Amino acid sequence: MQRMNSEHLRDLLKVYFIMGSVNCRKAPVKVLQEAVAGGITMFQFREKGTGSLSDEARLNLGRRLQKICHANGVPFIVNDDIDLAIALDADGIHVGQEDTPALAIRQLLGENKIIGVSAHSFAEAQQAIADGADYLGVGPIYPTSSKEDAKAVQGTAMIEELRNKGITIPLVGIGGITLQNVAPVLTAGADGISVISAIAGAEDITTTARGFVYKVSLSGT
Ligand code: TZP
Ligand code: MG
Repeated sequence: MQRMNSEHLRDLLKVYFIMGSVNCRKAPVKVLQEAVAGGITMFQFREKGTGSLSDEARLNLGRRLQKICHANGVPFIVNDDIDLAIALDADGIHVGQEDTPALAIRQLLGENKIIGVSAHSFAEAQQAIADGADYLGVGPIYPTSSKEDAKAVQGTAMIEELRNKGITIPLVGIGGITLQNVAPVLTAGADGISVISAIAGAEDITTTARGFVYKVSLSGT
């Protein structure tokens, strides 16, 4: 099997919704169904933080969310946990700098899985690419309360720096992104945006997700 084509991946990354049970104000299955109805283009199961599910409960929720993704042609990505990604045969995995390097993951999962890596500097981006990452997550762009150990807020400067220094692989901005502040992230050079709370915590999830789809379409990427 082959690595996913970068241009296809750029499209899939446009509205990349991330969540786990702790991010949801109602049943996660319902939250994901409503987000999918609004047109999210990719989903990451990030079951993490105080009060998150473990073991069988984690696996079972993952299975249910994956089913919704597959029924709607939305790629299902697992955060950090390689064992869970393998158990579910997820479409890919997203890892941070403290997790297993992309090189080792690629060897374990094979060529056809999507591997995303969080990068906070040019050096980290270069290393991730050398290790075989398919896309980069860059942030936090704005202040966020969804990540307990979030690094310093960088605005859109790091995205601009990476693009100016010749990083061309698919890239998403993450951290504190809302319908009101999404445009500069795209102007800076991101192919799409990753969002937890603006969608998971929205009063009207479907309309909010649809709003992101519309805003990203305006950027013409
Ligand atoms: N990585 C950097 S910021 C962040 C992650 C996982 C949290 C993003 O959540 P929100 O609610 O969209 O700010
Ligand atoms: Mg991690």
